Amino acid sequence: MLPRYSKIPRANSSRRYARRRPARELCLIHTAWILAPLLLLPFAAPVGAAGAMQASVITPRAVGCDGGLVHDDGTWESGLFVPTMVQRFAPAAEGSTLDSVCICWNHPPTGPDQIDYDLVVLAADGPGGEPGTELDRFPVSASGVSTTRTFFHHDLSALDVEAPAAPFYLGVDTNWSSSEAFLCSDLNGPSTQPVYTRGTGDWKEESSVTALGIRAELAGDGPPSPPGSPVLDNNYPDFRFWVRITAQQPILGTHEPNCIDETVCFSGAIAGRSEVFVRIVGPKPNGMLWPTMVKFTTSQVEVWIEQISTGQRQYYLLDGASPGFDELPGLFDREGFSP
Ligand SMILES: [Ca+2]
Repeated sequence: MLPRYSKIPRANSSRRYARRRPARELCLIHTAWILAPLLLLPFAAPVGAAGAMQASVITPRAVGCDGGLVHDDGTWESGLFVPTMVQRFAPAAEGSTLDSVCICWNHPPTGPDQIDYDLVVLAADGPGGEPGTELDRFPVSASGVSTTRTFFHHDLSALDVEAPAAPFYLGVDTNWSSSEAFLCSDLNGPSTQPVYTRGTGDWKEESSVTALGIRAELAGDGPPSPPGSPVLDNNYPDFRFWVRITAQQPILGTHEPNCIDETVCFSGAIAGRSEVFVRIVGPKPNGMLWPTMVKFTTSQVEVWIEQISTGQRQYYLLDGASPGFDELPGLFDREGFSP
């Protein structure tokens, strides 16, 4: 019996973004800025934490888009305000739509409860891959902003927004002349996607910020978005990984750093008992790196592998057990990645 596995082709990252929809009304063309200073609030201590010597870590009271594209580690060490702030995202699968965007804000004690801003989508076609061509812009509001860092969910599903099939930037353009609120900032998470800001001049990479509080949910016919934060492994520094084991309840694979040599190992329900094993071997005679994966669980397993330097991502589905099917399928992909 042939192994029953599926590989869903990756998006062609060289394909240029194309609009599916007619141009919508674009609004709020920002004309003049009062030069707003970059306000990076290190160690924004919670009320009552006076004297604390270490960074405060504040978990948002409500998590938004947590099943979608997430670059942060879920805890915030700082807040950032520059008029425009964006985070890079890997290319979406062709045919995907950008259904939701979640932005995490808080404001200083005297800040407004409602803030208005634009969500912006930019191509990564600027110099050196920085933000370039503006692809989309959506005016939105967030009500109930407080001193507590909180995600605000913006539902774009009715707009049928095509998600770019090449690396892109997603973020906020505020048109504020001063810091009405601060965008949650992760200073110690695993993200390798850069953060850029812009005031009145050129784009600036914020190298001290590993991720902004910007998340997205995609939908479409292509592979599902990888869930949660990626796994990095010293064996493969140019790659990041996600694993989801789907039984009755989906379980995100937990990285097990102590495992077999040259292998990225994941456990499921039982910590420490690795059940999914991923290697990237090669270059093989065809010049390609071959992702190779096996599993010890009878549940369906999904694996996402992304090459950081190119933004290319592969998605693999290893079938779960079913009546009459008593194999544990593995998979190797001869066309996985270019070295
Ligand atoms: Ca953090």
